[in-house]
Amino acid sequence: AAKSLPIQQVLDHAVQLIERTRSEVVTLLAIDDDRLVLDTISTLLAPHGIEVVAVDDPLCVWEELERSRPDIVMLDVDMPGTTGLDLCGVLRNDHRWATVPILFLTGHSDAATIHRVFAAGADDYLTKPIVPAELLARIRNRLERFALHRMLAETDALTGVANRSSSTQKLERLVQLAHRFGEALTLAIIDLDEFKAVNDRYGHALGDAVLQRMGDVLRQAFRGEDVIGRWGGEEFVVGMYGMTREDAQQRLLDLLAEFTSVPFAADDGEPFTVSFSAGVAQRGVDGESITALHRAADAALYRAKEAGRSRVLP
Ligand code: GH3
Ligand code: MG
Ligand code: MG
Ligand code: MG
Repeated sequence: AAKSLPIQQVLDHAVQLIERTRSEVVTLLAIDDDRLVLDTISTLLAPHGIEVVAVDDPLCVWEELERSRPDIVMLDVDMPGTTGLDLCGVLRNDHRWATVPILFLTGHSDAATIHRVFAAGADDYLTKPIVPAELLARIRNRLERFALHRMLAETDALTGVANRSSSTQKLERLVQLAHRFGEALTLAIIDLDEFKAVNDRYGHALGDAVLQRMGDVLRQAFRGEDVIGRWGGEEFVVGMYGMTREDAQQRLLDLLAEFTSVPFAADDGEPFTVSFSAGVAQRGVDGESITALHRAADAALYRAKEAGRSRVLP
């Protein structure tokens, strides 16, 4: 079968993510000085899995943002003491809220207001009176665009696994979780063997195909709470929740057998295989922080390379 384009894989992920956001409760923070508007929005959106946190005092916005961590924000233009436009500008200048979807709901529909709303950093704009179908469609649209945007920003486009920065963040959360619940956690660094020679011998495009298959195999083998990331050119990292070094070592050896059992085909049809080496480090045994675990796993990887490659060492 033809290999699907990496971008297609990323989009498939995004679709899955969007489907998940559909089934999960979404939090919308609505700021409007008109209680009636807030009640109407709450009533309209509740049956669609959107929980509305209603704020009628703009002074409480920061507190409510911190508390409710909304997926989307809805602002009114005219409010006593401030305007939604000012509020929007301030949110956009705060790195925590710079990308959250912001919709305006306003009684004004003149050109100047529309211009100012978008200039303040709004994503979309709705006029009162509320048309329920339009309200829901615009909220859904923003949530889906945002999920897609975030997915693309967090994913390595070649392999479909998390990129370095997003996998590091996810690993940090995983370490905290393991610490809190006293669970085992093992970090593995996986590096393809003699990969420079693969590129030199078979070309960069085939090298890319090898990396893509590595991404596929990792995504198949690890799921749920595990974290998979691409940290460098041909270096991957996996955080395995609830796994000891020994469990992880066995799992990676199975993966190595699987990865080396299916040959790649060179342009002239010549089959070739690629192996990998890995080092594993367990939280509590080799260190506590991601940095310490990474250092320990890297040292183990170095030993695996020295010992002749195609192996997994603690
Ligand atoms: P070792 O077994 O010691 O790991 O040897 P190696 O050749 O795998 O290691 P080295 O670090 O010398 O080479 C890594 C190579 O990976 C060099 C670089 O050209 C290649 N590489 C890095 N990123 C990519 C990529 O995105 N695509 C392709 N095709 N090659 C890449
Ligand atoms: Mg108002
Ligand atoms: Mg290598
Ligand atoms: Mg390397």
